[in-house]
Amino acid sequence: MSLSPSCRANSQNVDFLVHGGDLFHEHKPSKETLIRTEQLLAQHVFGEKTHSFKVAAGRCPVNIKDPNLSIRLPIFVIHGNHDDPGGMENLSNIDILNATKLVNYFGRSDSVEQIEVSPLLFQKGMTKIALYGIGYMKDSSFNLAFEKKRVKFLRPEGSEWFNILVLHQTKERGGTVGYNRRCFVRERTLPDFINLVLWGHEHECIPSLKECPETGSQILYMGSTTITSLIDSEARPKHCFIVTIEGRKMDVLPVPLRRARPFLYGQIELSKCKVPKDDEKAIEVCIVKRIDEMLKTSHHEAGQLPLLRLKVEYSGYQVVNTRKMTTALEGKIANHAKDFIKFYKSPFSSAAAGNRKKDAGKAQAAEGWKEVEDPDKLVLDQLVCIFAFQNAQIDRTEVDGELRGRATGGETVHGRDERGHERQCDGVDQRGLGHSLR
Ligand SMILES: [Mn+2]
Repeated sequence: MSLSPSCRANSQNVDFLVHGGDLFHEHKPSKETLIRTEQLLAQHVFGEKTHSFKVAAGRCPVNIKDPNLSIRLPIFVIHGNHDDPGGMENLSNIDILNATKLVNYFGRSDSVEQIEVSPLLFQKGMTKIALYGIGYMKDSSFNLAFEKKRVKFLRPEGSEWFNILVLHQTKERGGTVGYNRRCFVRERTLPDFINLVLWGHEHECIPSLKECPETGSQILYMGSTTITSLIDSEARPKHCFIVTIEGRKMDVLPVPLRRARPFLYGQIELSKCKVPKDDEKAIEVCIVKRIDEMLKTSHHEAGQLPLLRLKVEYSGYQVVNTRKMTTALEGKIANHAKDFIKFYKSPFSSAAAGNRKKDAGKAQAAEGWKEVEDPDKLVLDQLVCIFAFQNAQIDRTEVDGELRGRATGGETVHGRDERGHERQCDGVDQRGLGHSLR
């Protein structure tokens, strides 16, 4: 995890910090990671400060209201898919930080059948903010809950509130043919009374607001603060954001994170490198040359090695032995020398295009293959088919339930529906600022 945003938050004297989930990358972080996290948070969270805003959070404990503590930087955090609650007790790693008053954990729902989203209410002078949080759930469950109108947003009285929603879901990407439409969340799914959406989970940082044309909400894709996947979108500059709200007016300032480790990402297509297909030595020279070029572009500080990933499109070629390159890169890059290179075959490469044309005719003739009209239907039918194998007496309701449980991995589905939780925020009295919720 990176705590540079908390450092920046204090230096900019912000009122509070909002984290969009995945504070931890591992469901079971080591003791050392937990202790270091607590030590780092404690440096920034505790300290003398007179806050000039009021907060109402119902029965949810908020560290800033604890009379025994002096909180300089209140942090409000939802869980992501890497630190969501699970296990017999349905607890998250963030619960540990919440119990030690280092953060304020919110946005947890104990049921995906009926989700009640209760806001934290902030007031400073005439400015009033309602902060809603929805911690990560399977994208299919999220969509289903909205489709079936099982999500209820409790809203404070009055139209003067500036409404912010922080969530942690997969955003819709254009051209995802073959995916079930429930495997990502469309911006227009979210309610239109939300003024600002802080969208977690997406790795790419987009340092400007995006307006959803259907709802009119402004959306901020903050991106990850550290590189956790060696993918293209992680190579772009990392930022945290200072959001200033005055009445209904909002200003968003992207702040570059200078301490983020540099990440060098590159691609080559062997068929375009003009090297003979059977000359392994020439292929290796071509790859090494590209890696050297990438390393030359790195402007990292002394002692901070860059991460490096080169994707090699090798349609029509053999995978070359990378042992020598691995040895040569030791001490030059931060990631494990084994994962610096990734060989892949693109269906759109020039070499693959010829083969595809040839194979398509053969396959269609042999299989009586037809074009898929509706990819959604294909995925669902395939899943129904698999489950039907497991249980001959299956009906649609059970399939939906299974889909919700199995959509995207993780160890998160254990009993969240059945078990209540001590700190549940459902149905709490939110009238701390003199406003009742409707
Ligand atoms: Mn995530």
